[in-house]
Amino acid sequence: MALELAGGAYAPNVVRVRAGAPLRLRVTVRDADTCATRLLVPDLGVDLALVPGGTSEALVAAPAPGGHVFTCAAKMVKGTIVVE
Ligand SMILES: [Cu+2]
Repeated sequence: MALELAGGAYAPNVVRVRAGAPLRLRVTVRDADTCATRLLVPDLGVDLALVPGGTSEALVAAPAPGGHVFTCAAKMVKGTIVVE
């Protein structure tokens, strides 16, 4: 799945992915000046460093089915990954 951080928000904000497959998370930061220097998905053990103007990746081998909230480090910018 691919996410963009642009205009202070993640797009898309809700992401649906298939259960039973590894999840590759790609996050591209379009904003030059942002507080979102990390992407956290606590349920899935993801703490990914983000790079303004760049793309970062994390791999989750076996994401559990259900809804998993992701946030910036300060928990202001949020979204949900739905594994189904
Ligand atoms: Cu933030």
